[in-house]
Amino acid sequence: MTFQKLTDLRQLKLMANTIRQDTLRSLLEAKSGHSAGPLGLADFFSAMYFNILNHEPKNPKWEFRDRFVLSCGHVCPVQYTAMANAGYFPKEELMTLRKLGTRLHGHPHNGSLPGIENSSGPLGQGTSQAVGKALAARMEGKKHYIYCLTSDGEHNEGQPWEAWMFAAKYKLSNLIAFIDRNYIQIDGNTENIMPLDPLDEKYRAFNINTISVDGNDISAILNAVDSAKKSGKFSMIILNTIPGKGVSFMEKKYEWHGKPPNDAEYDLAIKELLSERQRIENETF
Ligand SMILES: Cc1ncc(C[n+]2csc(CCOP(=O)(O)OP(=O)(O)O)c2C)c(N)n1
Ligand SMILES: [Mg+2]
Repeated sequence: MTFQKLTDLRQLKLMANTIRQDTLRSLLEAKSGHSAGPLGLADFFSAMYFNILNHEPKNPKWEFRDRFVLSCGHVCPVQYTAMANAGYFPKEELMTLRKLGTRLHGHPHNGSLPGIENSSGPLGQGTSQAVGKALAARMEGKKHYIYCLTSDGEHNEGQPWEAWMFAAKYKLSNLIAFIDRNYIQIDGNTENIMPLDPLDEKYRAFNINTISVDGNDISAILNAVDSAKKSGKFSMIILNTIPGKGVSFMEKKYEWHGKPPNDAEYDLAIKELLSERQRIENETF
């Protein structure tokens, strides 16, 4: 069965809303895990798994599939939720997140869950994995794209910078990378811990095609990917996201980096997300 992409913006926005709700449910059930990053990335994951990727969830090893490489492994609850909604595995399995014997580990393991292209958790490493996959695909004459998601906190390490220098030097135009620029990391604001701004200028100085977008705007993300493909260069798309997006008391609060909601917080969050869903349904485009 061929995977049917969503091309309608309202459908993609509704999927992002579903992804937010399902992600919070799995975190509530797990009683541990990360909330802020995943909520901020729900629009990106809706765009990625339901429009951008050429993939076959029922045939996860399909030779011609695009590869999605997650570098900031701790945000995986939102990836699992997008994957379950796309049909990689039954949605009920989301309730096994972080439990003993699960395939949905707290940080992804590519030997456990079909569709997970790389193991991650140690920050930074996915960037080099993506570069390696892109170089290998080019050497083998393959036409698929490699997409990599990295985070701003990962830039405290040298590894992303090394990987992207390499991608620029070898003009890896089959690689499109994204940064979750949400200005938070584990214990504070990125600019207090290790300042990164002006991040876009730094990337341009590396001779990288750099595009900065509102990372919570699905149509902006789709346009950025189109423009990256047309550039014929290795591209970096900076996703300016709001951590905790969609749940007022979680938004822009680094304290929600690695904390799940409790029952009362979950109920409040779902209430807000349901009213946002209503708004999307009534929106005129
Ligand atoms: C090599 C390594 N060092 C430290 C950690 C611990 N750690 C996990 S998440 C995190 C913060 C990363 O920042 P970011 O990805 O921007 O976090 P978010 O935006 O999701 O809050 C840290 C330091 C790790 N996983 N790997
Ligand atoms: Mg961050």
